[in-house]
Amino acid sequence: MSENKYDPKKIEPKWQKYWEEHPELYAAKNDSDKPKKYILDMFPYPSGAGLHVGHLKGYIATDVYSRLKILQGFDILHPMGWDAFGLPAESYAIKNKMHPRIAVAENIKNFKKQLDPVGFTYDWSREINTTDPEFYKWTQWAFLKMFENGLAYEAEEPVNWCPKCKTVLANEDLENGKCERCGTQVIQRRLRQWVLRMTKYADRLLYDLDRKDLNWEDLIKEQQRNWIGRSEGTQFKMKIKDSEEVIEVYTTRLDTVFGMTYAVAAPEHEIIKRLKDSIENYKEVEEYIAKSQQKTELERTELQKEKTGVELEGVKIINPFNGEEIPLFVADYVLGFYGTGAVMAVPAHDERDWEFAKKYDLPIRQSVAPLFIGEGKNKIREDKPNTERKVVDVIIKHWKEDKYFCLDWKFNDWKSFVIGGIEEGETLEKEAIREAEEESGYKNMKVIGQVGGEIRSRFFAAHKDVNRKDLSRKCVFIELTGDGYEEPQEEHVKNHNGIWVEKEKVAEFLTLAELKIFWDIYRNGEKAITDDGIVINSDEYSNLTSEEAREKMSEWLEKNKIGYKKVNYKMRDWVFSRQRYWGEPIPIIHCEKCGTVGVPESELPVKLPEIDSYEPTDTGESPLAKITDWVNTTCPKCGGPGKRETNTMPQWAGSSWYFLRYIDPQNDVVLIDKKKEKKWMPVDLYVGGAEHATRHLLYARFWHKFLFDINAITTDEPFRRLIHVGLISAEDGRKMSKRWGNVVNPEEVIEKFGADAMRVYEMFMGPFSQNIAWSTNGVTGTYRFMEKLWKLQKKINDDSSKEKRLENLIHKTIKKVGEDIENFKFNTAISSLMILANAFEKEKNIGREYFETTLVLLSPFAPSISEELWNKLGHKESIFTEKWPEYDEKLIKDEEIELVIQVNGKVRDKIVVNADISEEEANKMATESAKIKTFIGDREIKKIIYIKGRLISIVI
Ligand code: ANZ
Ligand code: ZN
Repeated sequence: MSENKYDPKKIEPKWQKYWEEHPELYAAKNDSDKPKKYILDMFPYPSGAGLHVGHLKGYIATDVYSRLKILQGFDILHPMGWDAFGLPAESYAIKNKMHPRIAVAENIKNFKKQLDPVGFTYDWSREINTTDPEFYKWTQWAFLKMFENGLAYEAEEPVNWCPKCKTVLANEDLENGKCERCGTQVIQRRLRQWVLRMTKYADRLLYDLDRKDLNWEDLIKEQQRNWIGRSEGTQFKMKIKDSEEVIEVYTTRLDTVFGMTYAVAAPEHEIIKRLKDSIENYKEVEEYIAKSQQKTELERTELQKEKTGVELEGVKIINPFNGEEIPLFVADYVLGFYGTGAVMAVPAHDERDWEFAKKYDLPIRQSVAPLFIGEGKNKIREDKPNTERKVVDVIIKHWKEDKYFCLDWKFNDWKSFVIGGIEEGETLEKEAIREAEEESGYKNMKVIGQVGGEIRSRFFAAHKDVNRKDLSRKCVFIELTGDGYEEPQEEHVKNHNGIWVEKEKVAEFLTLAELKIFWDIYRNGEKAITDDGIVINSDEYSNLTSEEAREKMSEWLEKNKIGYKKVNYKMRDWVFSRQRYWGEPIPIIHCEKCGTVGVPESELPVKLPEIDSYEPTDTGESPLAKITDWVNTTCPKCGGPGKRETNTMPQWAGSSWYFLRYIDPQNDVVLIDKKKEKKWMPVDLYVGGAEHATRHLLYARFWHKFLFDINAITTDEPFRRLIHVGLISAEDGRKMSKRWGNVVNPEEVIEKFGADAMRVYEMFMGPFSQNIAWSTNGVTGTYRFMEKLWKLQKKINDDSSKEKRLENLIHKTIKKVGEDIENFKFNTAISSLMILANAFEKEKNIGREYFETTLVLLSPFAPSISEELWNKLGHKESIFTEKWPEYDEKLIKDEEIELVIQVNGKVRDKIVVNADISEEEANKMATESAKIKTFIGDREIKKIIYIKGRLISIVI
């Protein structure tokens, strides 16, 4: 074999041309009977800035995966296209004074120029572009279907308005209350909007996340769950005193209803206007409402933000459970669009209400006691009698030093304050003093006050040999005013020793959770108790658990027809219109006689008109509104004059279904041929940025489920496996950005090191989903690796029989590379190839067969060098017509090894096991060894320590 220098510039363009001329190697075939894999990237937004190396990471990964699947005999669909409507393209066009259509075309050309030399397997015959009328015809078609099915509706609602971008934004488009594009603080504005009824799909979007065939990272599923925000609660009405009006509230904590000390209506709530005549301070209320309209939702709801509000003077609400009259406030921490827009406020158990009550000096009334249940030795014992008792825990402070009197119990592991039973008829304070004196012996006691509220606990009290069930306990703080002392009586101190503990050590000294909580309140002050527990101070509902009380209370509400159980969602319907030019026109015609009428299907697409000025307006009207000869049309229903809808769709419309169109990109009869859809869907692997976890992925799931419901497709979840790509930051650790001048351009990297070295580097730089900084040194490293492989060709020896000593390593590498690519552990796949290359380097001759296998393993990562060396070995066909090698299970086994088993540090047995035994298996074999069993007997195993390949140490 000839041995020239490794020169990627010579070989890479040659093979890229070859692949282009041989699409049969990778292009999707609709009629093949091979198993399929649909491998998808989140398609790019062709921005003016072009691609940097970070954008390529996900694309390289899916390309590696696709090439593996080709070699494994799959028919793959691996397409690419352009998500090109929306603000960025429009802003770019305005800035550069060109039409967005032309800007997009130029940007796409530039993107392709950047993608081409990387050597991807894209099937360009299926290229799509969301701004192509032949594509957006079907986006409009789906919208029409939603309209026909009552899922698209018009609403005049306060919406997020970005004053800089001059358009409405969906909640999902905000980042901390600011426009995610330009960072401008959004304001609320009332505008007519098109909205998609996505909430109708909330439950399915939520529950289908649990489907077994949905192989998604938990993190992303969790983000979707939080976004959907399902909440189970109760909605009920409260009467307003001396009025016919009622106010309806939504609560998830009906069990706390006896702790309600006021109620709140959101500033948007219509009840305020209706009560105008009874509100004595209406002017103040109005002013408050006007001010709160300027705040964003986040500013209103953030926990840290100071709560504000105004009482509606002259108005009293009646708590239906106890007839109590309470005040009503307007406060903007309650939102107009969640639940009923009004809440029952329970400061004792809700943090926001707590803060508000503290600020406005409103009563705080506990109605749920946190419950502590003993564990371990304190666990309730079925065989012991139950006793009930009220208890006081006493915190006693030293007269001179910063120390606290504590007890160290003899019978069990309790470490506590003084704990004493309360006799019937005694006050808490008196009991606290009596117990404190008896158990400590000290005399000069002064009660400072109660600490916190009531708690409940259930546990086994070993010193009395009884269960303490539902012990109600409170805590009192006492200061000693002097050192007066008398030896306590034996009966009071026989169970424990008294000790003084320094303030800073008390928290770690205490072993009982119920006392830790009191100590925490003593030190840091009281706050709302938000956990479920045992209901107290609540008439006949007292002593029920929170859950039982919620059940019984809602039954009572239902029986009296004043309330019912209700499920709510945080998720809102999707605000689906934008007041900008560069988007899909919404295919609706407004007619004075017929109202809103859908454009007939036969007239789709409704094309964007060519206009000169597409700058946004301040009025909230789309620039399309100015083009009267486009706007004015005839009503498809009555033939009278009609006006076209001038709002356009948001950027997220096309991307909600584009993956379907790749399957059938030219179909002009239907959105997709169902037979083809059935062959290719669902997407087997979807790779993209984590920033799309809620928006794009929720929209696409919703759109897909809708298309399924109208029988346009056969699948109801689009993406089977989802993996998020970690970002590549610049060498300086910052985000790659023109602003920092730290952007790494792939063309330059390829020019210097070649595409193969760049591809291998991007896959080798670290775990795929982790964010990692670029390193030019790293690319130099993978370039050397390519060179090393290149040089190995001179060692190939056709005649040399297989080097037996390499056999084990080759088979291990086959297994590792295949499994690692499957699991997106590209970095470890590449290190195993590096290990193999190093082993080859040490050999004088490499068997041809081994080297060929290695090339196939390498080819998904570095396709050009693999093709070239393959070709030099005399193969006429592409390496991608090969079959992925199989490994022999028997050949990858290392010999058996001996494991030593110790019991409490002494060697008691030895077992011979397979070298790659798992920890679990090894431990199991050790504990089941007959010899070991005799040493363990019926004692409990406390711990097993496993040292791989050597030792199992059992501690009893
Ligand atoms: C009384 C209560 C007592 C509450 C308590 C909580 C704890 P989810 O659905 O889980 O977010 N709430 C209801 N509507 C609201 C609105 N429009 N704006 C702001 N807050 C609202 O929580 C529902 C709880 O959030 C409800 O339960 C209500 O406060 C509050 F110890 O009612 B709760
Ligand atoms: Zn009409």
